[in-house]
Amino acid sequence: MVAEEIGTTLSQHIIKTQKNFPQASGRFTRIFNELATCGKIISSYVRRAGIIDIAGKRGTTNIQGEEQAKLDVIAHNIFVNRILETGLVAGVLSEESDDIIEAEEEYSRNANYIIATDPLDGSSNIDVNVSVGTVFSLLRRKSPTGERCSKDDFLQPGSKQIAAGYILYGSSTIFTYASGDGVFCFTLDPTVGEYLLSHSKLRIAEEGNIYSVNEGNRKFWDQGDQQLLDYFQGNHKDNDEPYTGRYIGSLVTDVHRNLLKGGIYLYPRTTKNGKKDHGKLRLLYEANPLAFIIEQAGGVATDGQRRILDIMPQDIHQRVPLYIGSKREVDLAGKFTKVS
Ligand code: P6P
Repeated sequence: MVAEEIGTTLSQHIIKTQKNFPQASGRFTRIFNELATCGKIISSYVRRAGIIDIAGKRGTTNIQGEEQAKLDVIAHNIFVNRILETGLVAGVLSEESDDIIEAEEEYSRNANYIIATDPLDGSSNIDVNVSVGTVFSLLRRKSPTGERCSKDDFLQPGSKQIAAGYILYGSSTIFTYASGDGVFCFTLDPTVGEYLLSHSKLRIAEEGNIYSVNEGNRKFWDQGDQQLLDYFQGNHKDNDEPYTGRYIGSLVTDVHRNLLKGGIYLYPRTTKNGKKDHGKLRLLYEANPLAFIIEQAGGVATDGQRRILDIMPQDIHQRVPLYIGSKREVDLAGKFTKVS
């Protein structure tokens, strides 16, 4: 990072970046400022989860059939309400909601953006004080501005994203985003309430030495994935040098660490009771935004065979297998899974 960038706030950076796009109308800047505010509010809740009664499960399940943590719904409500009230976003797709949530008529007249989000990924980790994250994907709507938006607006390949990012609530709160000109990270300084630039045009190592996967699922994987794990563990004819295994069970945290240190995160498909699934992670609000960021950092993201950003979604909550990180390791995953 060059000297003059030190101390740059997220708002200053977005405004400076916007100057590079003469046609920019300031809408993008206003949306990003609201995303940043959502991150600050959610961060304040996450850091008090053990003190105020917002930890633990709320006794409901989401469309995914997953038990909802109280903070899942709090983060969902904060994100959806504040983003839609900007009047610039016509609809939000959230992991926590079956259908898309449209902006009120009064807000949607000039809204030509849509956002897909996982408001709080990895929330089951909150009760044990492990990092969690918000993931967001910004696209232009397909339908004409002023009309109601629909699920079909969201069925776009990830390559159409205008921007994508995540907010990691870890030892510090980090706002990471890409909008086509590289990856930027901003660390929240709670003493001043501002996000300050900490990484500029971040690049992921071409070759990594870390693999992140839930090895407990091994017996349910395809043969190729099992052989890939053998390779990473140094138990393969082509490799006897073990990689380092690091798995936090919080997607944003695992991907962020690999972005900084190099490596691969993988969540292969499984076959249970003779039924092959499509993986666990969701395409539109987990795989796509993270793939956009990783590619902007020089990395690769696939479903084993296809570039994540090329996949044409068929359903707004579609799941995909995910292999994401350093080019060498993800390319290797493609070779091993090809045989499956
Ligand atoms: P497992 C959290 O539920 C999540 O979506 C990701 O954050 C995480 O990487 C993955 O699932 C963990 O899944 O099956 O290993 O517990």
